[in-house]
Amino acid sequence: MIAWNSTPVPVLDGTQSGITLFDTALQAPAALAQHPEQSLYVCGITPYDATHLGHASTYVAFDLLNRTWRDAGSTVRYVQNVTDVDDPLLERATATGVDWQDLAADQIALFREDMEALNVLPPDHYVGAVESIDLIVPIVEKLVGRDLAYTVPGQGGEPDGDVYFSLDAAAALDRDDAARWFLGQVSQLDVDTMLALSAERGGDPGRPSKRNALDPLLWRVARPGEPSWPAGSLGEGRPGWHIECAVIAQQFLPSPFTVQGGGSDLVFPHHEMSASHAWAASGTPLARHYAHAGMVGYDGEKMSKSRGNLVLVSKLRQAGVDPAAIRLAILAHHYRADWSWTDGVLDEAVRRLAAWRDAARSATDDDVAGLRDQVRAHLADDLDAPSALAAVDAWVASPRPAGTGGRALADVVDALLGVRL
Ligand code: 5CA
Ligand code: ZN
Repeated sequence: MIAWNSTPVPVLDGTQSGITLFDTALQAPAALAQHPEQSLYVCGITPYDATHLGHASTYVAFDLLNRTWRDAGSTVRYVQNVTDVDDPLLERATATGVDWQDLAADQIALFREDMEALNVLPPDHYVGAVESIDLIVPIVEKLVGRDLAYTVPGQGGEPDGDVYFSLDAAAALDRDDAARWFLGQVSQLDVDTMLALSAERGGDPGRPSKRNALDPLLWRVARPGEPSWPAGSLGEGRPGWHIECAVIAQQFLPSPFTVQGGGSDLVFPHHEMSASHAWAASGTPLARHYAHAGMVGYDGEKMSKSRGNLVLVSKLRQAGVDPAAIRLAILAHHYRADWSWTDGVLDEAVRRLAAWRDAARSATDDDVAGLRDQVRAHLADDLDAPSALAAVDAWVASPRPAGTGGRALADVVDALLGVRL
């Protein structure tokens, strides 16, 4: 798929170093190894209600990591998927009477526009599930061939042949202990919590005939009225969700790659299961680190279509809100915090943007050198954008001689925070 465009990122004097990022699998901050090449996979949208503020907030969070790495002199290989066939998309298409492919195409187009407006740097590879089916099928066949996956008989009108991944077989694989995947490695959760989350988030722990209630679906054989693709020995069908990301990541990034990212709703089962699949298929861990952004709600409630409280980036843009203000509103919250969108959050961002723009007209390179290093230090400390914003606020509010500078403040804020003044 085609991603979106970006404007060139200003290159700043000096350099970033020593980035720390909270790692979900460690439940602690991890010092990211310095390396000329870093690699990032961020789970992309399921294109049916894009792009709400929650999505935007997650992609802005990992855009900060991307910018921080680049500022440290690394190149960043960045991959993002699009779950362009899955139950929620098909259900929404059926419920609203639109073709599922049209729904996906419209939402992906909107998402691209929103990302570009928010100055989120595009991935190098933007990859759909549908276009990856030919890559996924042989991996699932390989897992079946090694008894790491198995078929389940149909029941209650369901057809025979859905393929499930065997978590117990994967965990029992005899390999180097350091690389070993085990259930809970990524999420650090107990089994009862996993069972509850699995039922809530697209799993089917109650399905009979599975070897382990938590075993996730790898391949869903064709049902009447559902899209399906030919798949060799698996029979016509479509891929499960977790194998999609495992295969796309391993196809386009090194194994292991540096950071697997997404919202905290993906810790379990999605990232746990993707890690299990990648490791079982290849013998290497999926990623070195797992990082998760907090959930964004609206006025204290979960943001969801069913509650009718989705705040869409495209709607705000249509209403004339400057996308740089939307980005600043997001950055005013630490990426790991759960927070709520309110009108007040946006008002404050609009005021801040105006003050920064005013100050940017006169700033010189010498003026902003100290501020630049403060912003760098805050971002290196687990992407602490709120502290970076406070540093810029303090600089903007401080008395200083009227300079004749120009782009110096704007370059710092654009390169590091992605905010265009
Ligand atoms: N296609 C899958 C990932 S492979 C998916 O979760 N799609 S999504 O459209 O539901 O979400 C897209 C991204 O936004 C994911 O990284 C998800 O974790 C994140 N996200 C979804 N809702 C929120 C929210 N309310 N707040 C913050 N991030 C969210
Ligand atoms: Zn994913």
